Amino acid sequence: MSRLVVVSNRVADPRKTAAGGLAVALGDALNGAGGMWFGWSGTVIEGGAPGEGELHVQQAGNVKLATVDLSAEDHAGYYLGYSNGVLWPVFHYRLDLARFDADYIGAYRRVNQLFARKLMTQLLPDDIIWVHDYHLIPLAAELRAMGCKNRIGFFLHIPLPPQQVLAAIPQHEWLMRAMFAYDLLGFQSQADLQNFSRYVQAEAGAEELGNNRFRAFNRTVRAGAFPIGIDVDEFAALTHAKEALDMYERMKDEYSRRKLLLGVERLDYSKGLPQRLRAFKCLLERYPENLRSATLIQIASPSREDMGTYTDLLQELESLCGAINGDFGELDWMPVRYMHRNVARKRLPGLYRVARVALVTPLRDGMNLVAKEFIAAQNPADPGVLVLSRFAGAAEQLKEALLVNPYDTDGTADTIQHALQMPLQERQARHQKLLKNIREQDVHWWRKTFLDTLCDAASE
Ligand code: GDG
Repeated sequence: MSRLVVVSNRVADPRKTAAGGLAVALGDALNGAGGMWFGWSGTVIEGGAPGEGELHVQQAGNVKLATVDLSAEDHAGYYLGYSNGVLWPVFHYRLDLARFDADYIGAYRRVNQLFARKLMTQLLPDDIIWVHDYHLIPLAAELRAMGCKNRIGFFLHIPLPPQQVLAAIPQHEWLMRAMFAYDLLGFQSQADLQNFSRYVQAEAGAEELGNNRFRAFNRTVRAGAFPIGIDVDEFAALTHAKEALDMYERMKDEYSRRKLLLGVERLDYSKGLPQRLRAFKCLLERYPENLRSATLIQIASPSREDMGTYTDLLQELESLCGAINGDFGELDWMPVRYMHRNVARKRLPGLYRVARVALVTPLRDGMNLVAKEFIAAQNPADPGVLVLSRFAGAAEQLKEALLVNPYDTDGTADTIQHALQMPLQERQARHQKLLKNIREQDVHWWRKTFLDTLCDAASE
């Protein structure tokens, strides 16, 4: 049987509990059959030579971890610069936040070449290579240039924007040409797939060969939508384990007289946090019965603290929370409980389960796994309600959530009120359908469907 080689910017020991999201999904994919996980070691070498980095190889159970150090110059240009200063904002439709610094692209290319060089020394002829996310778009092109003939698939965890937005990136043609070095391109949603299809036909004169296969630059690539899921059973088990139960009981006692609303995410401008707080304020103004009652717990776990845009967001959030609590709070009730800290993964399900309403309202999101985790953690007999942004990839699947436009403050406030008032029977019916959906398309389904399609695509 072929070995699976996963390549992603960050690598985590699959034997340890990961913080969530990508790390959990990939750890799970590898833990089953074994394989190799390749990426950045997380170490930055001050004064290190650009384009160079030591390779470290260690065995973690049945998974080989191969990681490369980065020089400070490469880290600044590849990770902070091109990946998170250009690709992240543009792919989330935020041209206003992109910093098109001409120096970044050199570092981005250099690190992809460095990874390709180091990875080549570790590959076996029959390995299946699965590359993840925007940091590594040109990796397959670099590998192919070094003679790699393996099957290579790519999965984009974040959205792919429409043609006109993508075309604002000065190197957009180069990036898209690089995508054709893969055998399979996986996107989160049909909307992303359509954006890809329109872009390559309009900008690269690609021919659509049917069955989502595209021909351009003398290569054929297959594309598809593979919405990422969670491990529902693992999450349900976490929900019934001690840490989550303790959390649930404690919060239930403390908030027995209150209606609890919950938001959990990394502090990121894609997540729509200021808009959510404004909608919550609007809820208190428009529906005063929520005063002294509705409490929003907002967890914003620290993320990319070394980037300026994130500092601005932090300040905006702190000021909004302070203003809402100052204007509406009472001695015995504060409307917003805001935490700029990480909550342990084992405790999260208890928090999800105690919430009457989850607010998952990103301005744009590849998928959003918090929405799925919230559903998995509910008590089916008395489930909470999911308020979900129509701009999250998850909205294509989770149709029984209450969908909102996060830019519409009044509309979002009205929908939150609807969620708070929803009768038990309707909550149960919606939850049942949502749970069925996340079970059918869980993380195992995602991995298997992607890898089966990759093997098909490569043999075509
Ligand atoms: C990218 C795409 C796509 C959050 N706060 C805490 C915490 N989390 C965990 C959640 C969840 C994960 O982080 C977040 O996953 P998301 O999917 O919501 O978002 P991104 O991190 O932006 O991930 C996204 C994803 O890739 C997968 O393809 O869905 O669209 O942007 O698991 O639970 N975990 C802990 N403490 C926290 O405070 N332990």
